[in-house]
Formats: sequence, structure tokens, C-alpha cells
Amino acid sequence: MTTPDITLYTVGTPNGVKISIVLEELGIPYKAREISFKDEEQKQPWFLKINPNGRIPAITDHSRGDFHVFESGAIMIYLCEHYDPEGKLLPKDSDLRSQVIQWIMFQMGGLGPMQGQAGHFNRYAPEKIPYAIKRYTDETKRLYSVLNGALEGKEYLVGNKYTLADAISFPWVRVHFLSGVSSIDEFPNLKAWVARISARPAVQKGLNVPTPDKFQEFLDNPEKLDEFVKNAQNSFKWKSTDEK
Ligand SMILES: N[C@@H](CCC(=O)N[C@@H](CS)C(=O)NCC(=O)O)C(=O)O
Repeated sequence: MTTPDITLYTVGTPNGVKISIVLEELGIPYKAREISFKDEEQKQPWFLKINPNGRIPAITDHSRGDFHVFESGAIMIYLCEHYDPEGKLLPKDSDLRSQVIQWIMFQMGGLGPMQGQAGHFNRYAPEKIPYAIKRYTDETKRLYSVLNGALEGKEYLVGNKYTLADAISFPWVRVHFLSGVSSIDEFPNLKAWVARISARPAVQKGLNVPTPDKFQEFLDNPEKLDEFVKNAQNSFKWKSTDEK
């Protein structure tokens, strides 16, 4: 195994912390480079060479000839393929591996985009569009119910252990309240799973990259959320295509 030397381009959003959590879980040394949304750094030519899609997260693996990887699900798989020889987060067994990849696709193609749109229409859209709010909030809850069902009688989604299947959806479900789903009490398996994953030391470390986590505070003091959303609206030029 090559000695890892990785730069993570990130912001403390659910997609960004997916990667710092995996890096911490695998004990991979890395440098976090915070990207300024306010200055639209993610759209600058130097960054587009790393991620042509102009979004975080992305990584550069200096130990492998400055190889760049974008799209959070692809980054998680890349890190495991190169730096998880024991298959801790991405099992070696082909059936278990397939199951983990299925949940990765579920998050990347379903939960992320749908919850992102729910958040946008509930919180950030310049006009309130009831149809869009209902459509994306209902779909987010439906996807939560899929996860809740899959967790019935189980602690983790695949193979009775924590894997990328859990790591990829956890940061999104954790901030359900940002997206207009005020509570996940109706999904008890999911709620217990969030608490279980939150208690992992590597997860706590990863959640605080590149800046101290602010979302736990909103869970404890929901009134502070409105102020945060107002600041985010002012400091970021939200576009209709943003996932988040
Ligand atoms: N599918 C992408 C989504 C990435 C994404 O939407 N990133 C957001 C932050 S969570 C972003 O960079 N937004 C800024 C922009 O679009 O300019 C992934 O999973 O990596």
C-alpha cells in the first residue's frame, strides 16, 4: 500500500463531512483545504481542474501522481480501494460489497438530491412553492422510511457492521431538520442508527472538518437555525441547480 498523502477540498456540509469521516475512520493522513463558497472558489479554473463539476468534496492523492477524484461516493470507494486493505468499510466479499454499493447509489441518486431539494425549497428558495416543498419533503421521508425498514432488527445496513453504506447516508439524515423534516421520531430504527453512528470517535472528528460542526447546536437550539439560514442566503449565491 502506498503511503497516503491526500488533500481534501471541503466545506462542513453533509457531502463534505462524508469524506473527512471516512479518512478519519481509516486513519488516513490528510490535509483539509477549506473552499470558500462566498468567494465562489469552487468555480475557479484551478479548482475545475480538480473537479470539473465545480463542487465540494474533491480530493487530490499526491502519493499517486496527484490523482484527482470528485463525487463523494466515488471518493469514498477510491479511498477504500487504495487504503482499506482489510475491507473495513468496503467489504472484500463480492455480495457484501455489492450491497454496500447499492446503498451508496441509493444515497447518491436518491437521498442526497431529494433531501437537497427539500432543503432548498423549504429554506432557501426566494419564493415559497407549496408543490415543490411537498414533493421533495414527502420523497425525503419516503427514503427515510426505506432506511428505517432496512434497519429493522439491525444495527447497520450491511453485514452487521459499520460500512460505507452507513457512512454515506448518516451525514444527511443527521441534518434532517435543515431540510424541513423537523423530526425523525416516526423512524425509530433510523433515529437509533444516527445516535449510534454519532457516538463513533472517528465520526466526531470528521464532523469537525474543516471547521467546528455547527449542526449539533441547531439540534439543541432550533431557534439558532433561522439566523444561520439567513446568513447562508446572504453569503452564497444559491442557484436553482444546487443540491445543497
Ligand atoms: N453529487 C455531489 C454533490 C456535491 C454538492 O452538491 N456539493 C455542494 C455542497 S454540499 C456544493 O459544492 N455546492 C456549491 C456549488 O454548487 O457551487 C457529491 O456527492 O459530491
